[in-house]
Amino acid sequence: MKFTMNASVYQLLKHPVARDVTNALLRQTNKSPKQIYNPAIGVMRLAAAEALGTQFGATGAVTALLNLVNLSTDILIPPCGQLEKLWWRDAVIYQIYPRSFQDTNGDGIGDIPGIRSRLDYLKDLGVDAIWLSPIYASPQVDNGYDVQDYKAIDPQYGTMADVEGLIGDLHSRGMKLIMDLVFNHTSDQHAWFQSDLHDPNSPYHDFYIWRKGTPDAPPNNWTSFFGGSAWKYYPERGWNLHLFAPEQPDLNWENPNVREALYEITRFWRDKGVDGFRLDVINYISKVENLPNGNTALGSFLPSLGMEHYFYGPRLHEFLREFRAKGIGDAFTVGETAGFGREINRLTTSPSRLELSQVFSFDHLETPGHTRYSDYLYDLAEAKDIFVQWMNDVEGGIWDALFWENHDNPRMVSKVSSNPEWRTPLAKLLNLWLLSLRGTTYLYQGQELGLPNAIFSSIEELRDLESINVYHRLLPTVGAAAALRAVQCSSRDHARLPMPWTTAGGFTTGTPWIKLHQDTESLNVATQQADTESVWQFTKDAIALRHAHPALVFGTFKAEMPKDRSSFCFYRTLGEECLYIEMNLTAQTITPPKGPRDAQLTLCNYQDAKNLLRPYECRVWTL
Ligand code: ISL
Ligand code: CA
Repeated sequence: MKFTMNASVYQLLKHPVARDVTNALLRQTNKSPKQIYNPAIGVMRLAAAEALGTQFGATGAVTALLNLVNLSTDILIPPCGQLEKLWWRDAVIYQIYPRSFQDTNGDGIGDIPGIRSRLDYLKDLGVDAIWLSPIYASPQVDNGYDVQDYKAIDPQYGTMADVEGLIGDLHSRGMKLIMDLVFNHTSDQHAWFQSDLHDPNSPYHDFYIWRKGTPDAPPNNWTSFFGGSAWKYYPERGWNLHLFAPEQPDLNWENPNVREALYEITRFWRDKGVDGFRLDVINYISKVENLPNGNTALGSFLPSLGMEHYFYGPRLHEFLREFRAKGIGDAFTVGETAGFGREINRLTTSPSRLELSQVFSFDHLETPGHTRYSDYLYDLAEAKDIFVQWMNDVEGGIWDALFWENHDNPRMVSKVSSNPEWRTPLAKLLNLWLLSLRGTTYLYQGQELGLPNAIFSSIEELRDLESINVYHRLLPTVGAAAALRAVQCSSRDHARLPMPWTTAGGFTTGTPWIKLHQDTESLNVATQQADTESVWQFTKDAIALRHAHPALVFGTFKAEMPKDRSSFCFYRTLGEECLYIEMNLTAQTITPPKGPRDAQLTLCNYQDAKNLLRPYECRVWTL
């Protein structure tokens, strides 16, 4: 059913995609849902809403939303019945950034033999599976997210034999491997691109997205996530689309030859024994036909102009179903899907849809009205609101990816508090949070140590092209200090400093590709393994608790005082098993909600639990 501008806001908001986009815009603008979800607005005709929007500078926003919704026709979710007990549902997955994990040949760059040397460390921690950021042949413009050959291992990380050995080592320990497939784009050094660009008779013709035109006018107003236009001009071929760096041309998924080539690569890795795949920006692969201009009003809230035309494109579900049927098979998949709300998550991961196993949603990573570049302290009460919603909305068999950190985001302890006094209890609370809820738990390397952000004293210390681009974009208008400040609060390099193994570092015998963390001497694995009160010890205990208590994974969820802003307390129940988790979300001592009376204290991030909750205190009780 196609909506017209004559439909009411209420009718439009019955569509799942309309709700997701509306909720995302309400979050970005820090507006209460009541401003939209109320009878006065509900009865309004879309044409009137459009006129109203124009008065608020949101010209064309309602039309853009209407077009997106009218393209989103694939919204049926067949009943999915009882959830299958699949390995990844109760797995604790550890993300490794290979470049920064362990170097073994002294070149200052982490490598696969280094990962193999640390598997007993990960097994001992309680990790069930590891997710590796890309290790394929790459010019390293975007640290491997610019792939030159999906079937070759970059020599700086090692050889294919190393990878086959790693897979064997993992499987012999009962652990699993998740590889990172970057299928929205390749490197411009990929053979496909070089052929498509230079050879008019190329077998890879139109593997990429080209538009004719003159060098002075890009085909549309889309911008790249890394700054500037999303188009690069090649005199012999025309304009080329790149949502990320110019060296990362987008693949043309409309071309069935592209899709078949990618499915074959997926089968190649499955045949090697890879157990699952993280799918880089997989929701961007379907673009709206004719690549229309982005709406500038929407663009002011989105990380890039034009995103409404590809974050959830018209053929996405079709491509994902085909990808699953012809490439993925029954392997696990977690899609990276910035921009997805709860409804689109459900449409993409409900088991009956036969698309992805789960997705990373990012709604919880910033609080309303903020982006990664905002200099602010994160309010855990906002995260509580989102997680309570997630836990209470499992319709369609959604299985959440529970994470705070990855290789693109700053360290969570530093987002919440800048006071080093609270780092230890807070880091333990944040890790317990992910280990006591329904979903799959993800820990990013160093999170088990409670690593805070780095301190960058000059732009020369940065390596991430996104951070460097942000700095140079801001420099002329705000000056060096403010530009560095913007990078300090948002840089992806916070998560990319070498893993601290010993007080001296232990990452490399050479010069590391990026500086060591300023707290390596105190915040390292060896020191924390010798300290029974360390974040590492607490995280290991919390992982063991999750493995010992299926209620923490599959149990029901019942929040105690769900609206309370200073605490997050909830019951997890499965059959006879019942645990109660209480957390103080503040740096003040609080009186917690009334919990269970006769319960046994099983885990606490402070010594000698009392009846009040100290700053960031968290406790697990077994009933
Ligand atoms: O959509 C965004 C708004 O937050 C961006 O976060 C974007 O989706 C995200 O940065 C995508 O990240 C992934 O793709 C990039 C790569 O640089 C990242 O490391 C990877 O995680 C391009 O491959
Ligand atoms: Ca190395």
